[in-house]
Amino acid sequence: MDRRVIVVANRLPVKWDSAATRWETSPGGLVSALTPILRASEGSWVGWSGVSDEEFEPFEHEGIEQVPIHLSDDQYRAFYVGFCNGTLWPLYHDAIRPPEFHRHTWRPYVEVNRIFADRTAEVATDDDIVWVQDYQLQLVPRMLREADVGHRIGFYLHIPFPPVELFSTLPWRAQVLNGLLGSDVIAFQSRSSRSNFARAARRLAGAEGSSSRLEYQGRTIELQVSPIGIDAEAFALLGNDRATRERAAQIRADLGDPEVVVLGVDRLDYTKGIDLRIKALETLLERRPDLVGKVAFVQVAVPSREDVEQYRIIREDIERLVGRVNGSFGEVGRPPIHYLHRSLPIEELAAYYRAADVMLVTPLRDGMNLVAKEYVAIHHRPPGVLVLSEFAGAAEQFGAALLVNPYDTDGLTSMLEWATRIDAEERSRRMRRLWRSVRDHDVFWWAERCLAPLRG
Ligand code: GDG
Repeated sequence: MDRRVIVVANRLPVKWDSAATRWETSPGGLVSALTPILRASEGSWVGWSGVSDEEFEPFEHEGIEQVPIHLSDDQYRAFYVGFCNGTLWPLYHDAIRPPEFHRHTWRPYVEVNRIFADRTAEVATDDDIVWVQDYQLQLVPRMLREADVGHRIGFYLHIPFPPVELFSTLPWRAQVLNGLLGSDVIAFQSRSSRSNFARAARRLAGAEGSSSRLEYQGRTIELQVSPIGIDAEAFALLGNDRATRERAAQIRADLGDPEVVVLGVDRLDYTKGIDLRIKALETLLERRPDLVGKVAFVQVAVPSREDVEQYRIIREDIERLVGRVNGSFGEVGRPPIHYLHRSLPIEELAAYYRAADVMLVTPLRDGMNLVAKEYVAIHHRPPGVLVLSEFAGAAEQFGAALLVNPYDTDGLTSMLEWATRIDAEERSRRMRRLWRSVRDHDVFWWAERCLAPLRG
């Protein structure tokens, strides 16, 4: 019998539909990978309910026990909007925006981590594996260890761990390291994140050892590199679906049947480099006026964290840029950039992937970037072209992509230009390698890889 797995994450994998008064599954790779594991082990998922004015009792959804955490509005704002999104998110993404350090948001971060740990301690037994997810809950492993909870404690960081020179600016760096080092296994998306963490733990917390194994306070902590994947087969099937292909053809027709369709899909986040890719497109059209009307660029920007000032600023910047480029190069009914500020249903998103000859993924820093993997799954046959930032975790696995430094506008422009005319043989050679990597390292592979050392 497998040990029970208790996942502890900021959000539950279900969403409360207040009109229908029922819980709906939130779609996504993490949920589909963990559902069978949790179901088979009769496991539980501990997470914030997403609703602040109602308290929910634990309930079962699709065979999994859901343990809702209740947070007040003020608590959630200070913890999530304040410390998670105002401090940790920018700091861990190379301080692309200045992180804010405030005692009045740190305290709620500790408080909310404590609420998660206490609730987990109530549901977990000594035999269970407790698997804590992401930067919102870095103090939970230590709190669980002190409460003597669980058989083994794992932690997975979905975003990058920054270089020690940056991390050391965090006034509460010792507490965060000590929190994480309460785990038995800490897993990262990339080798660079793992070595950054090991260095920080040695230099700032007095841990000893290598990048894969640390000794700390008389215990051994394993550090793992486990790049997250997607449900590759499911995406490939969806991409080949007749409805998807027909919709993709319709999208191309609606765009005026351009020679080349270029696509970007991101949460509207300053880490994703949306502005830099638009500047590269602008430079391309300046240099190659013959491409005007032949290349259509679609940017899907999913609204995100609109209660954070920096996100409002980046949205305005991007929208101004889109207006500038369309004003300079567009004709009536034929803008070079088609900008959608909304979230699309997954079937529609798949049709956009399928319609795109070139996918532009240009984050300034990204833990992994699943969009790049989804595009490969959907567009490996016939082969599309993936232009990918060196600073996405995915770049460590995707040597066959067209790798770029997004800060280098000239380099990005040249790569984009090449992507529009790359020959068929090279395109399929590169895509074959990318698809192999996505298929062999899917989200089920990832979940098993993370959980295996926790079972032992
Ligand atoms: C964090 C890390 C890491 C996007 N637009 C629509 C839509 N999406 C879906 C994509 C994809 C997901 O959102 C975005 O995932 P990413 O990995 O690209 O980025 P983050 O949201 O920043 O995720 C990241 C990830 O965690 C997992 O560990 O890879 O580095 O930052 O799955 O498909 N989905 C739908 N409509 C949209 O319009 N349905």
